[in-house]
Amino acid sequence: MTTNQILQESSYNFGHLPPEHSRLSEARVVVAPVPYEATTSYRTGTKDGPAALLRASWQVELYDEELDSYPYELGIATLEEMPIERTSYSRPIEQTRELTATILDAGKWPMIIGGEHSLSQGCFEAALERYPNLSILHFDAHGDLRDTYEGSPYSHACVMHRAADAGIPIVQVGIRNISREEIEWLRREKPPIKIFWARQFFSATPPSPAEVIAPLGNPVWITIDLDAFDPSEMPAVGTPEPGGLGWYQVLDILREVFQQRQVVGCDVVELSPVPGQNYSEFMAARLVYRIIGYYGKFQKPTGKSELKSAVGAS
Ligand SMILES: [Mn+2]
Repeated sequence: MTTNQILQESSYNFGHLPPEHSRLSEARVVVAPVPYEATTSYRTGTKDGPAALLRASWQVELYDEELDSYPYELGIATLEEMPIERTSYSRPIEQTRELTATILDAGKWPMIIGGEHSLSQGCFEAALERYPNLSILHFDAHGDLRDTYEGSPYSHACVMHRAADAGIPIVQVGIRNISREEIEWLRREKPPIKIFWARQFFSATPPSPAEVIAPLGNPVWITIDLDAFDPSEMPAVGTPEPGGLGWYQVLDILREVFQQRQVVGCDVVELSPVPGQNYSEFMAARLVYRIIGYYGKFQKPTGKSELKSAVGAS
């Protein structure tokens, strides 16, 4: 696909923003919905996550009370849903790599919304090609460190193993359910992965945000599986796990990484809407908007401004 085919603006944009704040040619942030679902192993529905999140974003107030700012003034463009090509398990990951690469090369900041976690591999690959010193900050209830799952190396349960294979240092936050295979692999191979277990944050001496960020190199990609949050706050995920992190605990870590590192992009995955219960998608939309706010407040623009010629005025 060409750049112009990939960068198709959606009229149904994040935040219900007027054209002057959502036009691709001027926006610093690009929200890219990837409704991919193939290997989800428990409750299905992540393919409906991006549309639900975008719908909920229309209810989000555009003033950010924590940052005392108006993050939408950065310009937030929203793309059409990525058309998933189901020719193989690896093809949608390749498509997501192409999508993320195109956004990065246009000088924009990618916010990829899923969809199941396996798509994040495409994000990591695109970022790593451009930033060889990339680290990953990974929020999740699960390690996602299996080598293969149900016969596939491209499963959501393997996505962080693939990142480790690529030599990317990883900090995992909120983990509380992990397999014997993963633990034995960690002990045997000693990959550059630092785990902050969910229960540590509820101990007498919880890790500080600075301690969580410390093992990360620079720059950083952030991947957020929404099941890192406690299911009492975020029930609409495919595999809910007890004992998760709270809203403010996650925000404290996110704020710290945006203050201490260059963050080159983010994906938010595994929203699996529950009909009649719209709280989760609203929280996911608030999270996305807060992250965009942190980006705007704490990060410098990439400096690339050839985007108008790259993507065409619209
Ligand atoms: Mn998970």
